Amino acid sequence: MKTILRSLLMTLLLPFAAAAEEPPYTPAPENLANREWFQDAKFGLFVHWGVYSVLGVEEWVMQKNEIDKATYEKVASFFNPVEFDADEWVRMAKGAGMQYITITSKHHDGFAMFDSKHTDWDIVDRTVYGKDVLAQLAEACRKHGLRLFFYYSQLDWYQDDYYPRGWTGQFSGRPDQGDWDAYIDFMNAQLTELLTNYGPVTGIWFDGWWDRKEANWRLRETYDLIHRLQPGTMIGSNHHLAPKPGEDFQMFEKDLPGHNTAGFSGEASVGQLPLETAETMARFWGFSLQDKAYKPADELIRYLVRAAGYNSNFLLNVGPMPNGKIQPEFVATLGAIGDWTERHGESIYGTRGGPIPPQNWGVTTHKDDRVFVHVLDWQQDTLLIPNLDRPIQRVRSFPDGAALDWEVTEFGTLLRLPPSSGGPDRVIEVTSVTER
Ligand code: FHN
Repeated sequence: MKTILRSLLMTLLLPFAAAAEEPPYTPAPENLANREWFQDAKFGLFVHWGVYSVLGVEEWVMQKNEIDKATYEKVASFFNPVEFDADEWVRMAKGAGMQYITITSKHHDGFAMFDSKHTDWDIVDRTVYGKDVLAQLAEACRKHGLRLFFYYSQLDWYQDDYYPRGWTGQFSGRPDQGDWDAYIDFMNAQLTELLTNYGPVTGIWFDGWWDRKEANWRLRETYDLIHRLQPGTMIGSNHHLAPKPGEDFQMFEKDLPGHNTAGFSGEASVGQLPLETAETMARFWGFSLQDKAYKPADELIRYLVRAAGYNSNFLLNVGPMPNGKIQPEFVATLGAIGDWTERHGESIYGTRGGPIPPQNWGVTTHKDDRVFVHVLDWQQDTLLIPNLDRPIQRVRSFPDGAALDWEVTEFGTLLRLPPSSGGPDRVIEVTSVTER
């Protein structure tokens, strides 16, 4: 009887004891520096690429089409991206005004897009192509000065040791047994490869924790491992909750921070960490042949600007085709966004959201002694904004520099707006008297 009571108490109290003992996480100086860089960078390319692209449905095809593991393995033998050109991807991203690339090193189907020594379910061992695409992308990023992040799925529909299973992966045909801790060890081993073999990795973008919310993921062990290997690496996890100890940035899926129109952010209170909003250019993340829900460039530019107004980055996704090319619709849209960032980028890069919180007419961003008023949804030729906390020296339309009238009243500051050019964002630059 005593032993039953003791073991019951242990199982009940253990999680609390473990949590209670966790030492506080103190980010290293290089991590804090990367957080500043990240918030200045504002705009990144998300890449969902894997063997699922061969089927041209979406990245969840193994689950949605209930494809068992043995059958799905054949798909890898069809994956041969001979037209993949990492340099071309990086130049496309840079041309759009993006400062970093976050690519899926492993998605839920467990397939490693890199040369992993811990499984043969990877691009080197299982495809005709046989080359490590992450290595090529890392080199191209270094060459063109873009930073690299790796998306890594904690959820895995392939590994037998991902057991007990979660609410997905039930069609994979794996044996009804496995060793969960061995799976965590496997993950840590692969993360060690990613943080050892590809040079500086600015961030890890975890996803899939939500498949087994009650499981002991040994998160802190994994986070500490990453920070030991590269202290500057920023960890973020798309668990749709408030940040956990050891994390360095917080992402929101298909929503601005604090919003929940897409249904992923119900429990996600906005924390104090750098923020990022991830969005698709059409409907799906992975390549989808029939997916024509293309978002216009202007809509995506306004999303980028709104995110900056919410003090958040914007991570815009492409799902490359199985031949390694980015589909022309996405290339064209990224080109159009690049035309805007080329001329207006100054009003978002290096800024922080505010000082005026997001409004129905738009948002503001600021840096040094300048506030950028981004008029996104307002057709009038004047706009009343709350008074700023420093005297205004000059108001101009940005980037053409045409001087604009303004009047400070007790109700707010009335700005004379330039005529709308029909563009996605009328940017007003308000320069305050520099405090000496
Ligand atoms: O299931 C994934 C999905 O495939 C995709 O990776 C997105 C990206 O944010 N995250 C998950 C859905 O929440």
